[in-house]
Amino acid sequence: PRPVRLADYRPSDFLIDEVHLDFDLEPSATRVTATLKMRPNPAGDAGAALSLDGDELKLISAAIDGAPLAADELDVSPSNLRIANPPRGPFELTIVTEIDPAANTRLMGLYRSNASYTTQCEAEGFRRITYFLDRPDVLAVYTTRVAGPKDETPVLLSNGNLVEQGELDGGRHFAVWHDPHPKPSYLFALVAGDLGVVEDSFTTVGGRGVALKVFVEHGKEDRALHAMESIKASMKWDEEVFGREYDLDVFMVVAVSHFNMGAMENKGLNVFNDKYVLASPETATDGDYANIEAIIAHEYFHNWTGNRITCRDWFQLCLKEGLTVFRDQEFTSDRRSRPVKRISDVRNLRALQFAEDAGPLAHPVRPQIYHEINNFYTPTVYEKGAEVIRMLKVWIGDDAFRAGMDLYFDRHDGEACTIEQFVACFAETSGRDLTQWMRWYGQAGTPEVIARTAYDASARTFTVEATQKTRPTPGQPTKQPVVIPLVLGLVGPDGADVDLKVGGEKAGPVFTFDRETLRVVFEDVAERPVASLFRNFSAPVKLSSDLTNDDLLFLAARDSDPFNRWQALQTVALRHLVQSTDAVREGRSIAEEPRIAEAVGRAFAPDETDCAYAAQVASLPSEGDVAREIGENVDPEAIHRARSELKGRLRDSLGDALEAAFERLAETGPYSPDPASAGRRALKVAALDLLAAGGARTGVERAHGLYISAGNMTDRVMSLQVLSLSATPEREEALADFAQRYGDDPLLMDKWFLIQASSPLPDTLDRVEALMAAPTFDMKNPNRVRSLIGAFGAANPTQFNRPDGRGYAFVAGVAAELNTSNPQVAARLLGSFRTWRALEPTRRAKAEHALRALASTADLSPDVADIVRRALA
Ligand code: BAL
Ligand code: ZN
Repeated sequence: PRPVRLADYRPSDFLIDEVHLDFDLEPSATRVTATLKMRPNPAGDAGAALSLDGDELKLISAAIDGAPLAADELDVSPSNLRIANPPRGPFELTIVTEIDPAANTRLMGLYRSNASYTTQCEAEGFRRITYFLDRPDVLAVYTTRVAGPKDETPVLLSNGNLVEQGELDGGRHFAVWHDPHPKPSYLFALVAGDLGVVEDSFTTVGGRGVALKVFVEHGKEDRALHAMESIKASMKWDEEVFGREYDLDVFMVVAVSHFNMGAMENKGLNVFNDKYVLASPETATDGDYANIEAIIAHEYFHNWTGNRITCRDWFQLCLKEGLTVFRDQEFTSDRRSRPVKRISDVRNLRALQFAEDAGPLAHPVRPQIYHEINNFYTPTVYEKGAEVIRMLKVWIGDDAFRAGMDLYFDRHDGEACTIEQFVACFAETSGRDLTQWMRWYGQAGTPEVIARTAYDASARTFTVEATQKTRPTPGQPTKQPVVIPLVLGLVGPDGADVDLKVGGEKAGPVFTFDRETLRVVFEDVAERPVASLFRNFSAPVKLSSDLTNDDLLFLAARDSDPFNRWQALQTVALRHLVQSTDAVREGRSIAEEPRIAEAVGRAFAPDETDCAYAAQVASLPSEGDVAREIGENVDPEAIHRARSELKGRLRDSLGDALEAAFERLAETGPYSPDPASAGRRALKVAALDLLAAGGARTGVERAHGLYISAGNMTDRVMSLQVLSLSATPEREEALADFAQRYGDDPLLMDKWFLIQASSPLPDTLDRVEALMAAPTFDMKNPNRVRSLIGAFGAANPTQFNRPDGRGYAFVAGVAAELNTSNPQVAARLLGSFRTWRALEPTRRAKAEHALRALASTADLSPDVADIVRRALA
């Protein structure tokens, strides 16, 4: 397909004011009658033909104002319907199509999943239902009638409020839904099936009674209660924090087992991957509980940021996604631990987005060009998009930020907007010029900041000098400085923050760093302080500084900023791991750095009360972190050995403290997923992980003991994960036991697949290949594919990057297999190649070979072809 460019945006030549859809459900031949009230767009081309999007559609008939269109009045193909001379005033277009939901393995448009009908329309799935102006700036009011057999589809749902329902002949029935809020087609949804439901209600701040319904498979209703609680919490939080009230009489969530994404924010009818709805103490881990709460919130928050105000075109995707991720991060921070949430978000940002930004798939938060929009639901659009908003809040301050959000909601409600319109609101409320700010949206790549500090005792000054540079990325050879809000503190020898004074005035803590170099001279500094830079990770940059390990370990112990206390030790450990990796590659012995153990040991101290935070402190930088820090000529095996060595040393020096912590943190009462209890389990597992480092006997025995005695799924899964790291009889026994216990629960088998696929043991790929034949594996289910093949590619640095290249060939081969049946999932799998160019030459050549072999496959889907082409460019 031809590329789509932001610069080519033109308003639609026609508008659709009302859509009436009539679905007559049949598994392989569903009839869809769409009646569209249309008119020429005054902002469009007055004499234009009407060209409607389609995708694998079969047209039955078309009529304008009731008069059937003859064959010579339209030009039709499965992907387009063109009417050369439509009326030049308002008209009604009726289109009848026939679609095959049962054969729809791509899971876009209307498809069958376990005998239920479901839709997924974002980004361009609606055109697989009927011919349409399938673009987000065409907003219409929808009325949807769904008819189906009563026995198979007792539940018939669509967007908005239920306005009518009734019986039909032949054991069928129907329901009519009306959504009064104009919306783009990507927010359309239909669900029909035999589903169980959990019901509750919420009264909005303005007194509207809202019926809340969560639909799940029969028998799983008790697993929907946490999702329901999360809905209510989200509704309340959005009223309190953003002043946003819900706007329909009903809000529904449906869990489906076959779903390409995590979830989808269709107006009033959110459709979810069941993985992000279902939870019970017997089946879910602490991580599941937290994810469900966050994703329910994310989709609910889209009601205002995405649905009421939507995107003008798909280049503006971050307008809704970056903003909504920011909102869900804030929600979680308010409900759980703000520092722990920040740390885990930054870990995730670095692992995925920094990796993307440093490789061939780098693109700006707002891309300028795409070949396949499905491939732009990326960490850059989502997570970096959220960082840009967080930074804006830091830079202009909380009040101007809140006022800017209010202005955005007031001014643009009901519109399809651009980033410029969003940013203009904050320019207005802050009085700042945000022209340069827009570079965050247009310029790809992670800015690299180098900071130097100097203390002048005689002048009592402390100078911080920083430079910023962004490396070239595909299509962007030169970069401009961006506006970086640098939040900093100076920590005095007593651990207290020094008052910041610059030019005789009180200053900071936010400094505007918008040129290549920033130099700030702090005055009246009585003793040499240590600079705490980018507190709370105030900007998504890669920082190198001249802080010594002594400085960093001082910050790790004393900084008032919890993020930087965590970061300081991470930086020391990262430096050590980079040096150790060099040593491994050069056959030298690894240097001692006992102070890391000392600092990690504090996380396991008996008086530690914030266990979730301590667990973050005790978790070393990942192998991916080390690879990114090294940057080029990366040898994943050497990194793994260096990191394993450090874990072994921590085990040796902290053994008693780890044992004691493990005992102390044992479960005492019934399971509760609350953050404090989850934090204790996380710290216990961090201790266990170190105790079992290198397959140490006592650690393995403890892990096995915890596996057997586990009274909750977190302990069971995490102990299995620890066991999976070394080749022991306990590991085999526990894996077999898990399959035996949970073999009939697909979501639990996903955990079992993932644990095995991410093991660094050399037989992992053989196992993964064998597991693809397991009765519980299903190539048609995206969750299964992601748990087994996705995890192997994304969470197994040593085995995916096997020196023989088999890992690359395997993942590329599965992508080729899925290329036709589910191109979106196939393209996603290839994300594990995002860092291939940074590998050492042997592996790099093998990865390239696998990508080139895939590129030469016949009939590559646009999704796969786009990733392969960019990865190889
Ligand atoms: N809009 C796609 C799913 C999500 O980001 O909420
Ligand atoms: Zn979203």
